[in-house]
Formats: sequence, structure tokens, C-alpha cells
Amino acid sequence: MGTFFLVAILALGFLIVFQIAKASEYVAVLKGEKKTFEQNNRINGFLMIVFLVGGLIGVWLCNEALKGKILGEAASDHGQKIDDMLYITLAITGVVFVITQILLFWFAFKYQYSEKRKAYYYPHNNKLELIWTVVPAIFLTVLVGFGLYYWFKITGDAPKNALQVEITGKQFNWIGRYPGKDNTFGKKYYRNISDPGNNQLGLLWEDGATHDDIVVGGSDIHIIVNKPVKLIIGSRDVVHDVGLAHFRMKMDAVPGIPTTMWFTPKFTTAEMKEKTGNPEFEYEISCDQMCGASHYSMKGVIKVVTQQEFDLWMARQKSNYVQIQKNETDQQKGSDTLATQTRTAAVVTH
Ligand SMILES: [Cu+2]
Repeated sequence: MGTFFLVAILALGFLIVFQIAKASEYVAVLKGEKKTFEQNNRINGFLMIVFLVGGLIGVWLCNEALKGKILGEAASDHGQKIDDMLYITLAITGVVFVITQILLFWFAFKYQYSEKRKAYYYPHNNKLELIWTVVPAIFLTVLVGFGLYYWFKITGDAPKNALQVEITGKQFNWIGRYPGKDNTFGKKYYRNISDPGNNQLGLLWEDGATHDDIVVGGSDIHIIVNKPVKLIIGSRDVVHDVGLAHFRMKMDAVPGIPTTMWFTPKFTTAEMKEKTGNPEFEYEISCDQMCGASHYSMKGVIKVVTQQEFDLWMARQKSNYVQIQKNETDQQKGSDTLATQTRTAAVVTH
């Protein structure tokens, strides 16, 4: 019903504009072309100023209305730098925007057609062209240069003491892995992936380094405050993207090609709960790449905790290998008990 009304309103609007245009054509014929032209010219010139003032007020109002509604302070060291770059870029382009818009509309108004004036023919000026090419080029080079510098830093070598966490995307959630005590991620092979067999990452058990690897769900990834963390990102199926808006970080998760990025979180989840006044606050991992029907549901959580809390949490984790061994023993025990029960039952009935 709503769509019907919308279409009806649009059609009606079109009809009205069409009728007005037609009517003004008849009026022009009656009044004489020249007079109408002059009148239209004045109206258009005046509208240029209306657009200029209205537009600039709109920009200011929009800014006021949305102030404080964006993500707030960046929660990582690199995030802070990225925000600084964004604000510097906004300030420079903002000043240029305001100046050029004022000139554009003001000139259109001031130099509207007049019978008394003849246009000055001025087709070429090398000096001017050089200035308006070189000056923006310098500014853009500096901005892009800073961007590249931080990009190489974020994707480059992490500090030696960095915590290593592997994040793997799949349709439709995340899997985290820690290297365990040996600080080495064991080998994996995609053909070994088995969800029913509790080997979500396809770890190769022949490689001893896998035995202490700890695999956690995408809502249970823990990292340490004020300690660099290196994320090793991959995917099990299609291209996903680890989006960490609060840390201002994001990186594609590509099957077969590990990508990395590192940063240092500045506030624990608990501190952020206080800072934002939101007791439900969590650092969210969103998938920033359209990856299929349930793409929207790929929410993961990164918990930023103190070193002490992290150690306690880590001590409680069992490696994927140990979990599988335990399951197998339990199953073994289960079938043994069943066999004993059947035997006992057989003896009783006898
Ligand atoms: Cu995804």
C-alpha cells in the first residue's frame, strides 16, 4: 500500500511539473520571449544564492545533529593515528569545499546574464593551471604518503613480544586459534577440516606443534590490553573480512592466503563499558565483505582483558587435540559400559 502511494505521489508530482512547464511556455508566448528570459534569469540567479546558503546551513546542521553519534575515541594506537589522518583530511578538504562552493554559487549569481555586460574572453593561463595542479598534487601526495606509512606499519612486522592470534572466517562465523605453550601454530590442511570430528581448522595431528594449539569460538577471542597483538587472518571458504571498527582496523580474510595486521588495544572491555556508559559494550568483529546469505550474522567478539585475566582464562583452555582425545576416551568408556550392561542383562535373563 505504501509503495502504491509513493508511486502515485511521484506520478502526480511529475504531472504537476509538466503542467507548470507547459503553462509557463504559453505565458512566455503571451508576454514575449525576451521578458520571460530576463525574469527566469533573475530567478535562477537568486536560487543559486538560496542553494549556497541552504546547503551550507544543511552541512552545519548535519554535523551538529550527528556529533558524538559516531564510534567515539579509537581503542587502539594505530586507530588513533588513522583518526588523526581522517580529521586532517576532513579539515583540508572541508576548507577547500567551503571556499569552492561559495565561489561557484556566488559567481553564478553575480555574473548572470546582463545586456550591459560582455563576457571577457580568457581561454588560457599557464601559470594558473600550474598552480591549481601542483598545489592539490602536493597536498594529496602528503596525505597518501602518511596513509601508506601507517598501512605498511599496520601490515608490517609486529613487535617481537606480540600476542599471536589466528582468526579464520567461515560461512558464517569466526574461529580463533592460539599457538599454545610452544608459541608455534601447528600445520593445517583443508582436507582435514571436519566439523563433526571437532577439527574445524583441519589441524594436522602428525605435526606435534598442533597438539597444544587452542581453538576457540569467534565470540571468545581474548587479547591483552596495552600489549601488541598480531592477527593472522584466513578463511575456510569464501572471502570474508575481519572488521574491527573500535580499533579502526580491517583486513580481508582470503582462503589460502594468510593476511596479517597488528595493533595495541588501549582499553579493556570493562574500561570501555564505563567509557561508553554501556554495560553491554563488546568489541565487535563484523564481517566487512559480502560473503553469502547469512553475512549479516557474522558477529564475533574480542574481549580485551588485563594480562592477569588473560593468564587465568588461558589456563582454563584445553587444546583442540586434548579435547578430541578426551571425547574419544569418553566414547570408548561409553561403549564399554554399554557392553558390560548388555552382558549383565544377558546373564540375568539366562
Ligand atoms: Cu563473512
